[in-house]
Amino acid sequence: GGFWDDAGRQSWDFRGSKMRVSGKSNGLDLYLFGGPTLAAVLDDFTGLTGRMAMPPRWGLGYQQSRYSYRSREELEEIAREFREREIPCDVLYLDIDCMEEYRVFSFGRSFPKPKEMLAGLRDSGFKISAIVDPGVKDDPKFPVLKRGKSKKAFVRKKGGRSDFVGKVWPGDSRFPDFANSNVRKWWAGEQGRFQRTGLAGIWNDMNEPAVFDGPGKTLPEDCRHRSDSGPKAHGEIHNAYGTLMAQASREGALKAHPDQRPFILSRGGGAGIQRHAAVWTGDNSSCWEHLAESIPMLLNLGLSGVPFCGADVGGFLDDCTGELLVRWTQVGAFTPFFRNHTNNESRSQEPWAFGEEVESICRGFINLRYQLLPYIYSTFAEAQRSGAPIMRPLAWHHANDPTAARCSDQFLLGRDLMVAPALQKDATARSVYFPTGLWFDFWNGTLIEGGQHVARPVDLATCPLYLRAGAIVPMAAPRQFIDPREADAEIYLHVWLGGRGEFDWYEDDGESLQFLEGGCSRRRIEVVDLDETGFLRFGKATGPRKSDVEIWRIVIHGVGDEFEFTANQQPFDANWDQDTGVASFLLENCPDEFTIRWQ
Ligand code: MIG
Repeated sequence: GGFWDDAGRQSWDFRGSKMRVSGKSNGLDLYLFGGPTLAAVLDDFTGLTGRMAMPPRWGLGYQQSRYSYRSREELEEIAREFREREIPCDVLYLDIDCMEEYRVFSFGRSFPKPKEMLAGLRDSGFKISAIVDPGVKDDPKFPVLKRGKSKKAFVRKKGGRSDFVGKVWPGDSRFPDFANSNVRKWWAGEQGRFQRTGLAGIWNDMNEPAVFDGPGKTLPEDCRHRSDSGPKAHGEIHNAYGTLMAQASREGALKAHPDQRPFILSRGGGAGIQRHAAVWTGDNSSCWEHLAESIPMLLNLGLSGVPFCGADVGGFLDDCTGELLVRWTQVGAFTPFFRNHTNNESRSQEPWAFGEEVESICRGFINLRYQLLPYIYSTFAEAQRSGAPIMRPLAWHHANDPTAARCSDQFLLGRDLMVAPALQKDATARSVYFPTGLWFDFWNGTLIEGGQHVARPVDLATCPLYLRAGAIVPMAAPRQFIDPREADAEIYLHVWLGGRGEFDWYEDDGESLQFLEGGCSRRRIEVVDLDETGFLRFGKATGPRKSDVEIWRIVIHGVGDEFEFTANQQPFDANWDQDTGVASFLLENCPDEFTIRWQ
């Protein structure tokens, strides 16, 4: 791994075994990470630049957006549709048309009584995230501008005597100097007031920053910042602007809701953005190429220390089709950030916008996402501890398999679930690569020997999913949205035999900051299934928080014979279905250090 700690222009050029790094800065703070594993590189890199803060659990749920839901009625209608159609959804977005003349931190006339609106949506389980762009409308009567000017909060032109003014959505605008901690504090205060209307999330867009009439569509490199480490030209800190804005947003969210985990989504950012925000990949298009490219893009973000990332599901620019939306939802359901979003000029793209078949397939995959949340949430906790990506290239766990290392149209979610989506129009099959080892087909239980490509037939409703032999995947019943008052009391612990595996089970309240003071519970679950021995072991639960799980339903896949089970040495009954090869049993209030053996 390599990291040049510099926020100015730089370029990296890889040719064969040579690498050329160039840039404008005077010094070179270059870090090289020896690994040798990817996990060690990421652990070290995020030890230096910081790790993702644990998001609220609802941030892992399905999210729906468009540019723009234009009125209170429209937003409430969308919310109603989700609940009536029983398509799970946690977050809805307000894009720039919710503002009064694009004035930051405002609600326009088509969103009357925002407090009441937000409280109503909250009651039906919707968390609302509103867009906040950096440009402040240069209107001398606009209170945010007035307060900013009095604090000398804006980026200055060359020479430093007057503020830079450039065009963005509000017309002429000034740009907060987020490199300065007093400015971040001021911004946090403004945002905090806005968020107290009941906004759960903040969406930072245009924070590269984008400037319509600026050189290269951004701030001129000779603009002046008063950064915490002294005066700087914009060119020296350009790549940090987005991160610094997200940092201010995070502070603002904590001002509004001091005991809640912030939920910030950012388009811009550089190394370290993961500490403050989730990142999405900006304006893609509703086309098959961009669906395919989203996989390597997100894998690269994960390998750059940003585990909480996603692409606009369905594509942003142009019109999506029903088939493309299905395929994109089949990918999005397994990406860390899962949001459907589209442009103002594009046709509607909600899961029901293309008729019943598309709707029902999308519903199924969104449901599956919610069923997998216990697995995904524990994987988020791992990312928070070690910087490991949530969505991983095959090479992460199969470093010695050269074919796996080159694969960029499949990925792993966490350690054990491999996703090999159909990425082409009219697909009826796809070629899936299986890294060395044994794999199970999630849908039909078929066992596949690794180290080869296999053609997998796909109809529209199928996204090929596979489990490593030795996989442990906790799942829950589907739900319409995350409600922290209704934690999962019943977990289906799926285990696939034929190897070894371990899983770090993690729980907390899903929304407060108490987990930082130990308000969580962890438990190591281990499976070993080799020729001579087979067992599943629950380690001791650690952490002062009492687990919410009352019932573990253990579901063991790949049971070819009638086993004899013993639990902590006592004979133990299991149901075995010879046709599916699935054995299942129920554990109530699973005691510490509990082992089930089979022979
Ligand atoms: O110039 O706020 O990437 O997600 O909907 C376009 C309007 C500005 C770009 C973002 C997109 C958002 C749009 N924004």
